[in-house]
Amino acid sequence: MKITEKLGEILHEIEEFKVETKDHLEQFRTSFVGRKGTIAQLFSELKEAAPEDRKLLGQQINKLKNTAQNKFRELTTEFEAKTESEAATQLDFTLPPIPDTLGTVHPITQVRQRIVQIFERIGFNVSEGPEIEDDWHNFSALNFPPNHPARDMQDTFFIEKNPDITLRTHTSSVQVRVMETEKPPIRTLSPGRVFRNEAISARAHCIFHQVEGLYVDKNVSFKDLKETLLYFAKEMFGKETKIRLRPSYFPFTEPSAELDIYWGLKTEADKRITKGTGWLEIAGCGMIDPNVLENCNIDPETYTGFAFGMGIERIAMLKYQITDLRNFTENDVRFLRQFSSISI
Ligand code: 2U9
Repeated sequence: MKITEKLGEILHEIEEFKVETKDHLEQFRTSFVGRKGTIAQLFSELKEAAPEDRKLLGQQINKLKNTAQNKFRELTTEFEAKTESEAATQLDFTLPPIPDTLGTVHPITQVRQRIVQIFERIGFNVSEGPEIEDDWHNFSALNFPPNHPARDMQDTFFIEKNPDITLRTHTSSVQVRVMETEKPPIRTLSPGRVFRNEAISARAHCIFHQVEGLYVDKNVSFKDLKETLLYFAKEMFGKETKIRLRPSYFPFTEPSAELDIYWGLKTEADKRITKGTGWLEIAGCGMIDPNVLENCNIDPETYTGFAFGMGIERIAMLKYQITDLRNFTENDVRFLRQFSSISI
């Protein structure tokens, strides 16, 4: 067959070609546009034509090639639009929604947020500070004697070769920094991670979270401390909550006390967790020792203050009856999911 006849035939085929599926489109591409297609074949046959015809034939084949490429482009666009609209009409709007895969706020964060919210309502602000501390802010300013057991490597993580640098054992260190830089009245809360050299078990961990609070002003009394803690306990554990304060000792407060809430003795579990007393310890507290105020450049003759501290894990465990502290750090989603819709 002469090359000109072939040209006519191929043009006809191109014009008549119908594309209904993706395979048809691919067939069109390989037959006419691809490097092994009929048009590419024509180009290779061109050298066999008479030299005087070659130029004209070359132009005709080129024209045919452009026609094929244009049709391929049009068909591709048409086909894509068609499949998109088909996919849209195939959507089944009656299907149930895909389950929510959003994460949840960690229970420790939820409890921390709640504690902060309770104290913010009575004028406390939040202060933050470094987790790596020096001896002054973690111990000395807080009136820890040089031979206090907390200063021992058994209890505290020190940076090797520099006993002046520790991982803070409480967030009281943040409050020392606040008192050093701000003038009373000070009402501040410092939530954060703390570190102690303890073996991990159901009841202890080497990393846990605390909230420590501090109020310094003229005429702050033990009565203010007690009222503040009663308000907190009622907000956190319910309006009927009863509290008691038991004498205690901390180097940084004098007098010092432990804060208990009345939990009750209705069930066997109540008896177990309250050791048969009905009372549960939730925080430590006291009047800031005058030495501590002085260490932070606050005149103890003019100002007094109260302070308190609590473990966030402990509050969360009591509130949700969690018996193993390790749940908080293992990140088992079956545990975490239970806190997805809590508003405390
Ligand atoms: C300054 C002065 C005094 C904060 C206080 C406690 C008592 C306390 C513990 C509770 C359980 C920590 O998480 S826990 O182990 N805390 O008992 N904390 S008074 O006293 C301060 C803080 C800052 C400058």
